[in-house]
Amino acid sequence: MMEDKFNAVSNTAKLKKRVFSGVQPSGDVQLGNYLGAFKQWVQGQQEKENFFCIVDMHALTVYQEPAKLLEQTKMLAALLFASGIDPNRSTLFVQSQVTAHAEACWILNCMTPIGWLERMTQYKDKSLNQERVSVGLLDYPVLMAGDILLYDTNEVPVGEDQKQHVELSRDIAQRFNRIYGDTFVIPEPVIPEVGARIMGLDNPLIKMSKSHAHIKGHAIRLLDDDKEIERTIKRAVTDSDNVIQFSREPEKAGVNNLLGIYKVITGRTINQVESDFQDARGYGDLKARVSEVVIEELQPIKKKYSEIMDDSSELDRLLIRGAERARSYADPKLMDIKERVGLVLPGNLVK
Ligand code: ATP
Ligand code: LTN
Repeated sequence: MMEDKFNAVSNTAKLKKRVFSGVQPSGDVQLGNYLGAFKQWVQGQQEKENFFCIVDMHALTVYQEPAKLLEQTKMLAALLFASGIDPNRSTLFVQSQVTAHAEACWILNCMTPIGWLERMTQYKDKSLNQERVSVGLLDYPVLMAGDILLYDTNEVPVGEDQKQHVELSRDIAQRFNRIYGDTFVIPEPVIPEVGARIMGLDNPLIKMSKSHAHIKGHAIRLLDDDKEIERTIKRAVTDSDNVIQFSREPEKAGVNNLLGIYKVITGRTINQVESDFQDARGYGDLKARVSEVVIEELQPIKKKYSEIMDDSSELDRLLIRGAERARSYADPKLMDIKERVGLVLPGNLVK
């Protein structure tokens, strides 16, 4: 049985469940990111041990303008803190600052069948109609598995679209454990009951997404001003039958989405939400009330965000500290992985 001598930090008295999740600095943060991911992360902070990662290397899987990528990375960090990530309770860091992630990815690549990656629906969607598809886009879930497995993660809180990737991380971990002995904790995806899939306001049949957030009418961006939020919701696609009820019917997807947004923000039950709108006069009223709760929810975040950006040196300090903390977990774990597969470690070569 191999000693877990490198893993002293990550395995000491792990009393709290460990949480890991990530977000790409790939565009303007949109309401779906906040309701499907950030809000959950913030709520779980007290009782869990948390790692939140700005996955800039994942963002590189599709072309990003260099100066913009850097700017978006800092803006995203500020937005996460502004949304309530507490640097004293959670470790927030930038993926490329912890080189163990790239190294773990390589080792895991070597035991992941290509067929597992070709089956991923996000890969199929993102590579569709592309003239050239990078190896990175296909390999994206293996880098994600490395992110998760380096921290002995128990829970991965993500929106519905990432469930398949977390399941793949489990498969990779199980395969590694079978070949090299018990190394990885098998992570569980944690998907919120509501808010897991906020749909585009311009097309409620596709998911709201950061990389489409620049398209007029598609998304509420977290930093949109109040008027813009109101305008976007006013233009949201609905239907013509004027019935304000939750429904799975595709033609009711627009109304369902607006009610879903209202429900996650207010924390009310399905029945309560429907009764809130009993006296509504049509979709105009529905949209006005949804705008109201969205604006109210985002106002304090925008205020905090601009305070943070006023003194961005503090933000830099927090990111440096986050990366140091992350390394103190990831580096020993990587040593363990390397030893198990037979790579040379510093102690193997005698001077
Ligand atoms: P991109 O368009 O670049 O793929 P994205 O908006 O899909 O970006 P990610 O950075 O991939 O966002 O995801 C960050 C987190 O937000 C993930 O947990 C993801 O599941 C969640 N998320 C993204 N979009 C939505 C959505 N529309 N509804 C709920 N959760 C979402
Ligand atoms: N692929 C994810 C981002 C991501 C992630 C992770 C999420 C990268 N590494 C580890 C959870 C755990 C996405 O696009 N949302």
